[in-house]
This record gives sequence, C-alpha cells and structure tokens, in this order.
Amino acid sequence: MTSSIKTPTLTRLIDKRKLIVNDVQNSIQKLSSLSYNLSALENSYTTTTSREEDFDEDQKSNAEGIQMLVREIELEQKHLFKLKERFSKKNISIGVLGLARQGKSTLLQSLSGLNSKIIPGGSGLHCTGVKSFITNSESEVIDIGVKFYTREHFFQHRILPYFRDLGITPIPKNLAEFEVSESPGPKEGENPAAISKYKKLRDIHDNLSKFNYLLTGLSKRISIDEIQEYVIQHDENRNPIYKYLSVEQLDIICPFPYSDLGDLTLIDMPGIGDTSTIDEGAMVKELVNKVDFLLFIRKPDPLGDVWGSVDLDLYDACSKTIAELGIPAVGIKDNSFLILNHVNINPALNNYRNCQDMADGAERNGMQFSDVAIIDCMNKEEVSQKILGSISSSFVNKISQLDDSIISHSKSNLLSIFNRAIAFIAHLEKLEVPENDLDLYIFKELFNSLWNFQTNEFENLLEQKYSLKNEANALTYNHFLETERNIKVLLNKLTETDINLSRNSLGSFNKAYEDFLNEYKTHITNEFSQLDDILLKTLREIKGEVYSILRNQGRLSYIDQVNGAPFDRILLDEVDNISELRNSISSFRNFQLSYLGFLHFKIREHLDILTPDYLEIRLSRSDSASDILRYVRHSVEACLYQIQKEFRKWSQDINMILFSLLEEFLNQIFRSKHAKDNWEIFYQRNRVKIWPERFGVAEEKQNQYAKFKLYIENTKKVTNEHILNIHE
Ligand SMILES: Nc1nc2c(ncn2[C@@H]2O[C@H](COP(=O)(O)OP(=O)(O)OP(=O)(O)O)[C@@H](O)[C@H]2O)c(=O)[nH]1
Ligand SMILES: [Mg+2]
Repeated sequence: MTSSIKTPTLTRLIDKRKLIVNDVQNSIQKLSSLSYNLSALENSYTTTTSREEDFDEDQKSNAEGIQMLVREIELEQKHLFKLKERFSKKNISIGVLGLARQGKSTLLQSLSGLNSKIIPGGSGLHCTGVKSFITNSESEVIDIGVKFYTREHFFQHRILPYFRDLGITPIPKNLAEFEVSESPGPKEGENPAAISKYKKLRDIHDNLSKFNYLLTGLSKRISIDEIQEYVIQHDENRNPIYKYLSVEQLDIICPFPYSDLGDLTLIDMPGIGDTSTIDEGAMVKELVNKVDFLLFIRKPDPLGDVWGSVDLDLYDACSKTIAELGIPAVGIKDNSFLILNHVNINPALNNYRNCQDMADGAERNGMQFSDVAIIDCMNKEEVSQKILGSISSSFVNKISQLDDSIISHSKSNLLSIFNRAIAFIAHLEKLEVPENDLDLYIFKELFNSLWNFQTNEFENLLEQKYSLKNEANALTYNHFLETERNIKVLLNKLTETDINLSRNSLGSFNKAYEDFLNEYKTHITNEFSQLDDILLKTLREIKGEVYSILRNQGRLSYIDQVNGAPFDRILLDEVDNISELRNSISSFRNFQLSYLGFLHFKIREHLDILTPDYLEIRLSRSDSASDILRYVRHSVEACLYQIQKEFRKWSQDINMILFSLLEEFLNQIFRSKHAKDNWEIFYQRNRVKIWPERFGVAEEKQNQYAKFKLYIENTKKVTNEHILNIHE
C-alpha cells in the first residue's frame, strides 16, 4: 500500500538546486576573475608606487588590504565549491546515526518498507557492519548492489588505522605483508579499550582467508537472500561473520511505500561506539560530508537512561565535521533531527517517560537539534506519520529553508566582497599619478644639443667634400692609372717576334696588326668593367660617413642592435611614419652610379682608335714587323691618352656628384622647412632608446602606471557587472 505525500516535493527541491548550481558556478567564475584582477592590481600597485621595502604606512595598508581581500575571495570560493557539491547531488540524502542497537536499521525498514531480510537488524550484538544507501525509485524491482574494497583500500582503511592508533611497529607495507606476519598482541598494562582493538585486529588477521578473495574493488548485484552475509557482523547464534569487512558499501534501490516522494536516499550506518572499531571518526566524517540531513537515533533504556559521553562525543564529532565543511550558515542544529525511539514491549518495558527525559536533557547537555521527536521506530504508521509526513512538511521545508539561507548568506558574503572591492578601487583611484618625469624642457635641451652637434659634424663633412669637388676622385682616377700601367707593361713586352709569329699564323701583317689592336682594346674594356665595383665602394664610403654621424652625434647607434639588419634598412623602418624623412633617406640610400651609365658612352669613341674600321694608321706594303710594333704602341698610347682626359674630368665629376649628393641630402633632411620638427618628433618618440639613462626609468614607471590603471578598470568592470546583475 502506498500513501501519498503532499506539499513541497523533493523533486521540486532538486530542480531548484539545479538553478542554484548555475548561480554558484557563476559566482565562482566572477570571484576568480575578481581575484585575478585584484592580484594583478596588487602586483602592479607595489611596482607602481615604489619599491616594497620603501613603502610608507598607507602604501603598506593598501597592499595588505588587497591581499586580504584576495584571501577572503579564495575562502569564499572554497565555500562555493562546497555549495556546488551540495547542490549538484541528484538526490536528497538523509543519514541515520546513532550508537549500536538503537533501532537505526529498524527505522529504515519502516521508512523504506523493506523487511529485516534486506535491512538486517538484530536483537543481539553489533548488527549492521556496512553502510547502506537505500534509494527510493519508481521501479517496482528491488536492485541490490555490493561494492567491495580493493586490497589496497582495505589495507589503508581497515588495517593501517589500528597500527597507527595503537602505535604498533613495524607497520606492514601492504596487505600481503600483514597476512603473512604474526598479528601483534597487546603490550603489558594496556587499557581495556586498546586490548579490545588488539583483539579485533587479530580477529581480522586470523580470518582474512574468509573474505580476502572478495577484495577486488568490483561491484556486483546480489539477491535478497545474500544480503545478510555481506552486511551483518553476527549470525542469529551470535557467531561472527567476516564477509562484511570486504564491503565498502551496499546500494539498495527500491520503491518506498509513498508515491511522489522523489529522489531520496537514506543511509544506514553501523552503530557508533564499538570499542573495538577504530575508524569510526572517519566513517562519521564521510557520512556527514555526504548528507543533507542527519537523523540521530537514541533508544532510551526503559529501566533508566542518561546521555553518556559516547552520545556527546558522537554529537560533537558531527558538529565539528559540519563546521569544518565551512558551508556558511549551516550548523548541526540546522540540519539534524533527534529521534527518541519509543519501545513499548509491555507496561514495564515502556520507555516513553525515559524518551521524554532524554528529550529534555538533550539541550541541557549542549546538544541542539532542529527538531526532536519521540517515535516508535518499529511502528510503520507512526514512522510514516511523524517522519515521512515530516519529510514533506518538515524535512523538505527545512532543507529548502536551509538551502535558501545558505544561498542568501553566500549572496550577502559575495556582495560584501564586491562592495569592499569597489570601495578599495575608489580609494586606489585617488592615488597620485606618478610624476611625469618626461620633462619637455629636459628633452628639448638634450635634443637641441644633439641637433647642434650633429649639424656641425655634417657641415664639416660637407666642407670636406666641397674642398674635393674640383679634384679628381682618387679611387676612380687611380683605377685609370693602374689600367694605364698594366696596358703599358703589356705593350713593352710586345716584340717584333710576336708580330712575325702572329703574321705567320694569321697569313698577313694586316691581320696580325688588327689582331693586336683588338687585343689591347679588349684589355682596356676589361679593366674598365671593374669600375662598377669602385663606384659602389665610393658611394658606400660617403653613405658610411653619413650613417656614422647619425650613429654617433645623432645617438642612433641603438639601431645597430635591432635584429642584425643593416643600419640604413632599419633607419628607414624607424622613420616610416614621418614621410618626409623617409623619402629623403630612401633616395639617399638608393642613389647609385654606374660605369655604363656615366662613363662608358664618353670613352667609347676613343676606343675607335683601336677598331679596324676606324684605324688612324693604315699599313702600307712596305711596313715591317718593327713598323707594326710602333703603330700598335702609338695607337694604344693615343687611345689611353684620350681616355685619360675623359677620366680626369669624369673623376672630378664623381667628387662633384658626391658633394651634391651629400648637400642635397643635408638640404632635405636637416635644412628643409620641417626638417627639425620632423626629427624632434622622431627623437621624442624614441627618447627612451636614444637617452635610456635619462628616460628609461620614467618610461618604465609610466608603463607600470598605465598597467595599474588598466587593472583598476578591469576590476571595476567585474564589480560593476556583479552589482548590475544583483539589481536586475
Ligand atoms: N520493540 C521495539 N524494538 C525495537 C525498536 N527499535 C529497535 N528495536 C529492536 O532493537 C534491536 C536493535 O535494532 P536495530 O534496528 O538493529 O538497531 P541498529 O541501531 O541498527 O543496530 P546496529 O546496526 O547494531 O547499530 C532489534 O532487535 C530491534 O528489533 C522499537 O521501536 N520497538
Ligand atoms: Mg543496524
């Protein structure tokens, strides 16, 4: 038979939680962003104002203020992560805690409608040995799954704590080592509690073979008939059973006898207060971490009972764990019920009065619960009325209220953090802008002095080129002299024998004569073809002189440090956005001279002297080899003489060209109308690179301040967005 439960359902609660999870996630994200920006701000603040060790009181408190806020944000984020965990659960879960034999399993039987075969209880010794998760489902089928420990997990959780707690050495490295070694016995004079633990450890050790084959870490489905052997600690004859030791948890999924109950999980726990069990504290902690609500069960002895230290210790352990959870606004008194188990076996064994006494005594003993109820846990009707009736009207409401108060607490925490961040930013914004060290007067002074220095050096260079402008350019004229010398050496080596030999091979003096002239002509043109290299060298020289002044007097040597490209290439990039400078430098840089363009056409006609069609001296029949030798020498010398005249003039032209090139360049780049303004702009822009010792530090400070302002703006953006969202 299923009864119906009205009012707010667990499903609605869970649906509401899904929305909360989104909010929580957003808040975590916003806090991350705020914390990042504040940290960046703090970092930037310390570098912007002055060196940290030189901070005054106000600066110190500003920096500390940001650090404190960041720490608070981290703490709040931790809370939010906890909340996220709480609100992400698919089920509402209620954990049942209490000392052994108090009726926990009995209550869960009544709640879930399952019988003692599935949720075993017993009238003898400690009964429930493992924690069971009993989850309501819509399916009619009862699904039971058991999850076993791995060997390592079992060793860590069920064996090692004994060694640590009792201070037993040596500690085995793993389960295998524990299995083969002898189980330690109590030392002389140990207290009874320790002796009980030693005994339990030995009991586990000696009976490992009964369950160690189950330590696989696997889960398996089991039938109802198998539950007992995996869950209980003793059989009906009080003989110990050991398989429960291998079980990490039991999962029972079944329909609870109430429709529309929703996703509820009840957790049955082994009884607390077993002196021989060692890891109860960890077990309680784990449970409290998992559940939304705790039910404490206590069955007062009808012959008289009081709250004992074990009760108080359990309450205290839960209370501490909840506090450690750090979920704001949640304390044990908000999410726990005390159920006093009313047993009425006969009038002599009716503990109702004792239940009342203990209900009254709870608060006196410092135990506060959100509600206290006296219920006969065995009585399904009563349980259903008082607890399940309450699940909707009280549990759900309580949990829902709790959720609301957690969220509103967290929201107000968030608001307070954001408001403090806003106040802080407003305070930081009022900070003085670091003094702008880029004093224009200083720059002007530096620039003007550089300008004078540089112009002076260029004037000197121009003067030097001017003084040479009527002289033959040494490099080019020397080349002619060298050519002349080479040709003359060749001429002197020429003999009548050479001429005779040539005549004999070519068939006539005429042919030999023409052949020799042709050979000299070729020599001369070959020599001159090297002139392009010399012209290149000449221009490179003068360009080099100009660049050297720009580097030294113009302080542009930083350009040489830029990625190894030539000075003039980088210089062009550097002045790229000052077009007048760029154009002038570019045409100076690209200016070229070529032999073919500037000289060849002038000396071409003089070479005709050595060309057969234009010969000055033609042979007569009587001419001998010695005549021909003379004619050749004469013609070549005449040709060289003519060329020399051209060369002298042309070499002068070269010097003139160099002078005009320089003069034009200087006119454009230093003397034109906007020249100085253009350079001033260039130097102003590049002042840090040009005068690093003067402007480097100030620039760095300015950059840091700009960053500081940026972080302030970013932080403001984050805080404003948050405040806007709240008001929407
Ligand atoms: N008559 C009566 N007996 C009860 C009631 N509650 C529990 N008992 C009996 O008390 C004994 C212990 O009950 P359990 O439900 O197994 O107790 P437990 O708290 O689960 O015990 P552990 O699992 O050992 O911690 C069983 O024999 C129950 O039948 C009750 O309300 N009325
Ligand atoms: Mg039990």
